[in-house]
Amino acid sequence: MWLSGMTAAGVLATLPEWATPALAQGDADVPFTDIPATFNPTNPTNQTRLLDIRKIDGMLTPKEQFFAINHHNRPDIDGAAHRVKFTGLLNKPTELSVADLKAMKSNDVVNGYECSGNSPRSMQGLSSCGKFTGVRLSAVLKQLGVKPSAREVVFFGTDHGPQDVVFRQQTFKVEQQFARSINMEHAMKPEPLIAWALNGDPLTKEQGFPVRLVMPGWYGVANVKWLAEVHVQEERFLGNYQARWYRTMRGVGGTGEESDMQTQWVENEITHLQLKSVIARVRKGGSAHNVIGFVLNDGTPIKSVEVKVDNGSWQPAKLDSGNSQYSWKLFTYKWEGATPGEHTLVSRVTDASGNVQPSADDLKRKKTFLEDNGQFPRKVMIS
Ligand SMILES: Nc1nc2c(c(=O)[nH]1)N[C@H]1C(S)=C(S)[C@@H](COP(=O)(O)O)O[C@H]1N2
Ligand SMILES: [Mo]
Repeated sequence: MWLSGMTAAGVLATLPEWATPALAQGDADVPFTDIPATFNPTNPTNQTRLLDIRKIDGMLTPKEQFFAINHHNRPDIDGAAHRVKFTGLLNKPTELSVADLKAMKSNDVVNGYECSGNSPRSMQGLSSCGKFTGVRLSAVLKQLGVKPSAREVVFFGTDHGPQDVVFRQQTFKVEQQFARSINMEHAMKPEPLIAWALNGDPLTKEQGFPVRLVMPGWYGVANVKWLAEVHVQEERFLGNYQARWYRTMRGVGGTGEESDMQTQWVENEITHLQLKSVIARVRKGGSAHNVIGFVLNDGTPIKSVEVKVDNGSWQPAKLDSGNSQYSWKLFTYKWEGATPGEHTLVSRVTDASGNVQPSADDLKRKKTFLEDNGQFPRKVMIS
């Protein structure tokens, strides 16, 4: 029990956000020496906002720090006038206001996720964890009646812009809304929410006000913001952000040489989060140092997180008791006997299905830059 969560009377006033005492008062951050001089998370653009992971101090990322990515404009929407259209293969196509959605049974999910482009280049700052409140997508679809031929659910944002179309020898641009799809099987699971709140407050404009899709355990791109229309159809949806911009190509089998016919070049859509751990902070506390980080994954239980110092062996880190299935999973490793000078720290996560976070070397046969879940060695200076 973290005592500062108790009142003088000994009654638990608020649940501590971070159950382990890793961020005790009086501890000091140890500086990282691997952060590029050009890295400036306090200077966000109107398309990207990075989280400075050195500032993580609990489970929920404050809304004004929450990472944000948008490909087009950030639309200004009148929340009271907004309607989400439900169209296509439904018995009762309709339009619902935010008030209509809020009148249905609401659910919370603590969802930790990242942009599939998150990587060491952005110091892993395209990631956050928030508590989202919304109505189950499946409940809305069931209420409207899904026709038997329906296979795919497409989500359109209010934002739009010129999108690339590459067709054989031609490349051209068409003005389109941001859109993504999921299949009916995923849509009918209990997890996806049409959400209107982040950490108990209305969504901010950056995070998709007034309503967005939340897909727990999926990469950021699936979480369509500024939701304008949910369209149910039979055919696969092949829009720009589904079929072209968000995919990964990996070499499987053979030698991996590009000319080797035994190697198969497999292309996949960006869907569930790949297993990743990241060291975010190192804090000096007494004679030891606390190495603090987070895991992102698809919701599979975590078997272990380990930390390696310089050329030492992998040592077990402790997972925080406040973690939940779709949250990011905070961990702490107590580093004893750190000597003055520069050290390299790296973490590695293993899930209950036996997946192990790959090293950067293991990912060499991934040709495209998305889904970089490689181990992330950090350099710190101990004084
Ligand atoms: N409507 C809309 N939704 C969107 C996007 C967008 O450009 N437009 N960007 C996607 C991408 S690429 C990511 S990584 C996440 C980021 O979610 P966040 O802003 O809540 O962090 O939003 C997704 N949802
Ligand atoms: Mo993204």
